[in-house]
Amino acid sequence: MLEAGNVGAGAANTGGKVVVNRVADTDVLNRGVNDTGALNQVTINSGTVKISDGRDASSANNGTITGESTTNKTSQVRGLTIAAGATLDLNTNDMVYDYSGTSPLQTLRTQLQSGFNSGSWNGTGIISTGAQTGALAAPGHKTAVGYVEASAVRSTFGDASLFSGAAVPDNTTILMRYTYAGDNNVDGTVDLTDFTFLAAHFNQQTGATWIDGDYNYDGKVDLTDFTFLAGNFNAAAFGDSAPAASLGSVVPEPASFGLLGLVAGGLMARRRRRN
Ligand SMILES: [Ca+2]
Ligand SMILES: [Ca+2]
Ligand SMILES: [Ca+2]
Repeated sequence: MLEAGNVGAGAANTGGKVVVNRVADTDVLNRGVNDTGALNQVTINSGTVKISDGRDASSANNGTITGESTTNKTSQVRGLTIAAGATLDLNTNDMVYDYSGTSPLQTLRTQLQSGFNSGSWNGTGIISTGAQTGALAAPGHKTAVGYVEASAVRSTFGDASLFSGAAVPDNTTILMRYTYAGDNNVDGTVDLTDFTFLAAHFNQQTGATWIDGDYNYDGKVDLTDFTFLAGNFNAAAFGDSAPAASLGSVVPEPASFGLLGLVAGGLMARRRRRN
């Protein structure tokens, strides 16, 4: 396995093209948040490229959109090609993917579904070794790789031009974040806003993505996904020293299922009225 270290700051790393064919290649991704510009193309033809240096959980403001520590790592790319059988390991890192033309969102979903591998996070495509263990998260909470169109969540950021410390150049950009399963809007926490996204798409059977509430990358939003969200509801943000509030201490679990039932019931009633 190749581990890519921090490229470090500097214009020399801007706008390049990286093709990873074998394990001798190095220093591919993992740009420091103070770097400017993005790699034009990252192509992984075989093997695993792992981004080694994760975010620093002890840093103040870590897990927020703005004001992050410079030790956080957000890769910036304009093209990402992962051949069948090859793997990108985002580990505990984030990525800003500034695409042009057709959105690669569904391609990312299938690469993540393959990497997620029914929860083991050891497949090919896109994986997160951080998510394998729930690294940095409050104990017992499941983490994952969230991926959303910048256009869908930009307005929720304090500073719409920054994501995880890196520039968001335009709306045709995908934001990927190592975060809790259930964090639909990739702001680092799981709360009622996220639940509302899931509720609006509950029982969608095809084409669903992360922001719709599909946290296991199968394109559906169902009880499996709700269970992920419920398990992380109000968990402390990464690096947040405040004690984690479990769903049980905020909303009794049966009540939350009851809430979902109400939402689902309301949707069905609406459907019935339409018929
Ligand atoms: Ca773009
Ligand atoms: Ca959220
Ligand atoms: Ca799902």
